[in-house]
Amino acid sequence: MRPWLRNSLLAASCLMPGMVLADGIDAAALYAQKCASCHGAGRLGGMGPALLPENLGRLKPEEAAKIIAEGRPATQMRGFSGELSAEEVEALASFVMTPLEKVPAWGREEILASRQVLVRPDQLPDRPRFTADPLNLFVVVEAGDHHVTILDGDTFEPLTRFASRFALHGGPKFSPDGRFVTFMSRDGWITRYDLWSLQVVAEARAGINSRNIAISGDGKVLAVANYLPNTLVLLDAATLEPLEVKPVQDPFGKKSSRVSAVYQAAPRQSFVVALKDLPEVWEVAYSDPPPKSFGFVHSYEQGMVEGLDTKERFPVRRSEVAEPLDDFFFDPTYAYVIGASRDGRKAVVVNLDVRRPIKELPLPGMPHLGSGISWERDGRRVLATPHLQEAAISVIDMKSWELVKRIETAGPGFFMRSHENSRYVWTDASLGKAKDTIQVIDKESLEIEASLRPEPGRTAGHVEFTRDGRYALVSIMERDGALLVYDATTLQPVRRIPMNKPVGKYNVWNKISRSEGTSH
Ligand code: DHE
Repeated sequence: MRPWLRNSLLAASCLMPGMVLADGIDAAALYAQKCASCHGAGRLGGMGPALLPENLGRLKPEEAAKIIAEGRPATQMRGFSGELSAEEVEALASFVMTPLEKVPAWGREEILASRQVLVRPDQLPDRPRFTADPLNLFVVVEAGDHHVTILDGDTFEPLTRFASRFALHGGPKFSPDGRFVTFMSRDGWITRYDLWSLQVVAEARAGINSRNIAISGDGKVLAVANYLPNTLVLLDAATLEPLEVKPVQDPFGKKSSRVSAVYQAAPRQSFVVALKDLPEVWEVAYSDPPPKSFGFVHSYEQGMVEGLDTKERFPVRRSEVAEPLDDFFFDPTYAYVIGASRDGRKAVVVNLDVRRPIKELPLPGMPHLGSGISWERDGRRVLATPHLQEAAISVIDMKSWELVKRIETAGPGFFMRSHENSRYVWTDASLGKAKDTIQVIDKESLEIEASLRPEPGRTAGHVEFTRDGRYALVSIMERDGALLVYDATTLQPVRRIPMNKPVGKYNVWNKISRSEGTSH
């Protein structure tokens, strides 16, 4: 049977549970029999991850079929080829790639029920259980077998390695003192980890499919951006208790939206929220009480909305935009946010004080602004962003919001990194043919200083510096991959640390000091 036909039949079979396909395979029954005990009856996850197309990301149905047949190495997912026919495997793969007809509720009650405090605060030590500099640790997310390594940033020796939730994504967030780090998995699991005693202290599931998290400048509130359901969840950062589950809707409650991402804006004591399906940018105050400016009369194209109830703990202030914007970068005051249009052809600057767009600039090739970095050049602050679909870096003046230079690179890339103490910016070309290439750009001349091929033929990406900026750690994102430590001045490799598909790594000091060369 053609996959598209099977898919539509399977979608229909979700409406009519137990419906048997033309070739006699009841995928829903097969799922219940073989998969539900680990992945949950509703496909929402259990011991194993949620099996929903949104959570499986870019996994193709044929890859899903291979995993069902052969299992996943180094995980508890065993292969089923001995007990299922090829057709049954294919039917199951299509089944898990079919969206749920109705997204189940995931609100305060569900979050509370999922929450576990594994170590109470009074059980935690009052100093680190190791001699390494606790502010120069690296937290390394290894996607190959869903583990995290905590690495000493001076000796480059691992302190510990532990199993994480399935498919951690995006930047983990640190408490302001650098002691705790919080991870998010695509399945919505939030894990708080104590870096001093090297143990998980609390977990809760904040959504069914989540995008990213942000932590307030005072470290007290954690915000979780969800695709499923359409909510922004505010948690107590220490205990992971839900403080508020905010439905994300237009001012009239008629249309809801997925949340693309949430960002902290510490100088404004707020979170800034990118919405996937609504032409609005949200600012959510986390200060208690919220600033007076959050009580306002909102004009919307359909009419006026009365002043917000400022008694709300987390009031929302909306900036209207012409179309949904994604992937934000901020100026140092956080008054200005630059976001990408969904067609990937332009960027829009929004002033969060006057709550409207103030500038549009053409930026074709899907700029990846969220990975941008900024620095001072000739007395002006510039922002540099890679492009997901073009072999270029765009450098933008952050006052005039004009393009300063387009730097041609070896290929489209994902990430950029620098450090206050380094004259270079590092970027990858991991989305193109030259996926093994890292390029180093001079921050003053904006010329490419060097093109490195750390391990020819193997994907290189995501760079992070040591606390002092002396070394740059490059990920070789392969299952038998590594972190390669480069001298950040001579650009020579000095050390190789084997890792299982290390996607991202985060230096505690660079994160808590909000280094201008790293994402926040
Ligand atoms: Fe990411 C950060 C969205 C695919 C690895 N990614 C982020 C953030 C967002 C985002 C919103 C910011 C989080 C933060 O810091 O709070 N990522 C997206 C996508 O929309 C996209 C393109 C498609 C998707 O599947 O969601 C995507 N990302 C990927 C990958 O394929 C990567 C390479 C591997 C993976 O783990 O899935 C990947 N994303 C990362 C990493 C960061 C990240 C390593 C953190 C960057 C940092 O240094 O802070």
